[in-house]
Amino acid sequence: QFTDQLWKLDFPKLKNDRLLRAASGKEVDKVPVWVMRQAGRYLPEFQEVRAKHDFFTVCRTPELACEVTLQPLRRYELDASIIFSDILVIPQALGMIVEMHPGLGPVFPQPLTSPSEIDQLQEEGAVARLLYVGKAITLTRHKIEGKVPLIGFTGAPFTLMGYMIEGGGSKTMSKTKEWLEKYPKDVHKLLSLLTRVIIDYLVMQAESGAQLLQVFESSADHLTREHFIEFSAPYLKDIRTGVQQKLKEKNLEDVPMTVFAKGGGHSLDIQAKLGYETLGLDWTVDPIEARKIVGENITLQGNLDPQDLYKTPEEIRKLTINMVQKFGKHRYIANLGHGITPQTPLEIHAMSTTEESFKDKLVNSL
Ligand code: 1CP
Repeated sequence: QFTDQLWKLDFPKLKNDRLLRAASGKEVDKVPVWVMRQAGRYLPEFQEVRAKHDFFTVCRTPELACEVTLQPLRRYELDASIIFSDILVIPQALGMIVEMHPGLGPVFPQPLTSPSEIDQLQEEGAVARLLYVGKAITLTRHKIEGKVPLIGFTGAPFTLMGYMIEGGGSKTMSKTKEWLEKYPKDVHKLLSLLTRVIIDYLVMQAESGAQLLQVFESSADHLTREHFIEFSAPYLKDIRTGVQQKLKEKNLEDVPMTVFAKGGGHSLDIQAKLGYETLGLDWTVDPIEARKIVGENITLQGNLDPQDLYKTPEEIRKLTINMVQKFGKHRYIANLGHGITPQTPLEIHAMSTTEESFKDKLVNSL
């Protein structure tokens, strides 16, 4: 039933298109709000699911991924949902083993140790092995009943390569940086391979019902501007144009896309020219400065420091109002500057998203 074309086409009508309007530069009644990592560890109902199921089992089981995607929407009046998955499902689909260790994060028992291992990656059939993500997206588009749009996502090539070489998260990314110095040709070969898979993966997500696609370049903070220009930007651009072209070839409508390069404040001018409708900003970037650099024809998303959610409600209100005033109502999506952290108090999150008076205050203060 999942793969049935009709099942994919006959989605409930979208009732709240605020976020999609903002992404395409249309006027909005209120500033749209969503939160990076909104489906996840700070929610007790997510922890309950995780107590029973392994992380990647949740990703691979459409009913579970759908349930976890819908959880934050039951608590908070967010303007979007993001499909529950992880960026590391791509290295898995290429044949690498990835384990999720509670408290530690992702672990690759056998990371790439030499460029010769690039040829062992199984590019063929990779997207077919990721069809479970498409199935989760299709199911969620039905279950969400058009309440808000559903965002699909991927990791960007450089960020994925970093995990594949480091074998997990890394504070220094020293091995990856060594590869950039020693084996630039092989690095470009691997980044190109990842780019091809990512394009087809995102097209599959759009075909399955994703209404916006976000590309996470979460490790851009490790790149200098020069390295960003060489190892990230060209691939991000190919991904945007590749998705657009392939959707056109399939007679499908283009889907708006967001690029979020964490720590990418060094190259906002370059990011603004990659063809994405929306640019995500982390909290180190000043909204007014960012707008000056990127111009008027792109939507900005961000950028409250997730740590600010540990402050008092009064302080958070002040910081949020200040942020929204700086960004303005046009071409803006309110969000954090990175993922919400696991210990964030639930009621703080509720305040910023469900309290109508707070939202109205935001709008009135513009
Ligand atoms: O056991 C658990 O439940 C693990 C916690 C967890 C969760 C809830 C991980 C491990 N991944 C996720 C889900 C996830 N990951 C989502 C869907 C949830 C949502 O956004 O609502 C998304 C979009 C991601 C994307 C992701 N995974 C990124 C890019 C975004 C970012 O935060 O920069 C990255 C870098 C990852 C890798 C990853 N997966 C998990 C962890 C703890 C990490 C980061 C590890 C590190 O610090 O290097």
